[in-house]
Order: sequence, then C-alpha cells, then structure tokens
Amino acid sequence: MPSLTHLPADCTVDDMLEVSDRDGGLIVEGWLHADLVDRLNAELDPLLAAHMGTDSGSAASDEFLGHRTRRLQGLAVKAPTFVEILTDDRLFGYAMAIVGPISPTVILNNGEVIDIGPGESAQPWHRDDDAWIHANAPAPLMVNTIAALVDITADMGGTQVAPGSHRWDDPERVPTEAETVACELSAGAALFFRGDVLHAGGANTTADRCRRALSTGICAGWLRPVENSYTNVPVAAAATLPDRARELLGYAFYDASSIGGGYLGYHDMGDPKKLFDTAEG
Ligand SMILES: O=C(O)CCC(=O)C(=O)O
Repeated sequence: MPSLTHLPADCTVDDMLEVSDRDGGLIVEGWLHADLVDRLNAELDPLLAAHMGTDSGSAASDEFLGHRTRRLQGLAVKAPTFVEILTDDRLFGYAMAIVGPISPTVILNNGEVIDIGPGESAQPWHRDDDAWIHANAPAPLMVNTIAALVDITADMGGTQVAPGSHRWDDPERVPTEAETVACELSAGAALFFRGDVLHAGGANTTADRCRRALSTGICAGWLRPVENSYTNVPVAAAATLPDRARELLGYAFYDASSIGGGYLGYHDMGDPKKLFDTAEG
C-alpha cells in the first residue's frame, strides 16, 4: 500500500521539497502548536455552530463542496488566529519553491475551514490545478495544506491522496484503492501537497464526529483565486494585518517584468500597498 512520509515539526522547507517532489505530498507533524489550535478552535466554535450550510448558487458547486460539510472563508476577519498560519515562513517557502518557477509572487487561493460532518460522502478525485483548466503551465499552479484542527481518522473523512499522481502521464487516470492513502492526522499536523496531485475529501462514516480541518492554499500571483479575498477581507480589515498577509490577500502589485511578463493588480494605476501608507510613512 502507498504511504505518505511524516516529517517532524522542525523539518526544513528543503526536507519538505525532497519528499514532495517524489510523492507529491507529505505530512508535517505538529505544524501548528497546540495553543494555536486551541485559539483557532475557540474562534471557530460559534461560527460553525451558527453555520447555515453552503449555498453557493451553483448546484454542482454545492455538490462538490458537500451538503454535510460546513465551510468558512474570510478567516483573516472571522478568526484572526488564521493570520499566524497564513504568514508562516515554511508555508511561504514551500509555496515559493514550487510555484516560483512560473510566478515571481504568490497569493492566497483559499483559507478555508472544512468541517466534514457525519454522513458526508467522499468528494470526486481532483487536482486543485484543474480549477484553471486552460493554464497549461510547466509547474504546479498552487500548493495546498490541510491542517488538522482535531485528531482526524480515516473514517471521519481524512483527505484521500494518490501519492505520485503528479507524475502520471494520463490526466484522466483514476486511482485504484490500492494506489491511495486516507490521511490520519493528529491535531496540529498538516498534509502539504502540490496542485497537480490527485486528492479528495473522504467520506465521514462516523455517527457523530466532525472532521474539522483548515485548508490554506497558495497559488501563482497571476491567477484568479478560488476565494475572493477583496470582498472577504476588505481594505479596512486588511489595513490591520501584517505586510505578508496583505500581500497574500492580493493587496500588492504583480510585476513579472524580470521574467518577461507583465503587470497586474493596479490600484488606481499604482501599487495597492499605497492604500496602507500612513501619514508619517
Ligand atoms: O477536505 C479535504 O480533505 C479536501 C478538500 C478538497 O480537496 C476540496 O474541497 O477541494
């Protein structure tokens, strides 16, 4: 049976890249400290309790997202502890190393709590990169992480992964059960994977346990992300955040002139960072 490599909490980005290149994904134990997980969960508890279900306006999208799955975005506003995760050096380093060959900067694709409830069925196998079907780039368009906010067992809907599927020639190939792993994660551990790896949220066959996890996806700076951070985290909220968080939320100019590319994301013909200039600065 295939497996994913577990790296210790103090692993380096280079350690992660070595495994990621071979398998497409890996697990970092203890990526989030227990106190951070506790703080984030305390912020999320009332939001998830009040959750009304997903109504995206598209039946196909709702089916994909899951009728028994509670999802939350806009976390930099709703659950400020998320900003500590968003600005993590290793997440940034992993994303830049993998997406950097096709983009000088990266932005947040999605910061999303995914709470898979009892009775939820498994998602279809997919690659995150397939959100942008015509991009056809020579490197992954994004990386994703699924961090466990509770202890996650396979029967709660642990993420299913097909290790090595980033190297498959046939884009239509569907993994057999023998080619897949259902990730079991201790609270605080995180699955890291490239956007070209086949994966899916698993079925939750338990009677009463929710699989609470945080997906933090980072994509090329020139893409339209899954999450609309400008509406979810408007300017006034972004103004309170650290520089890296703002940049990852898209409040930064994209300049690819050094690699023969163009300029994107002007605010009023300038760098959106000017929005945050202080009178003194
Ligand atoms: O929840 C998971 O484990 C994976 C979710 C996922 O792949 C998605 O929603 O696109």
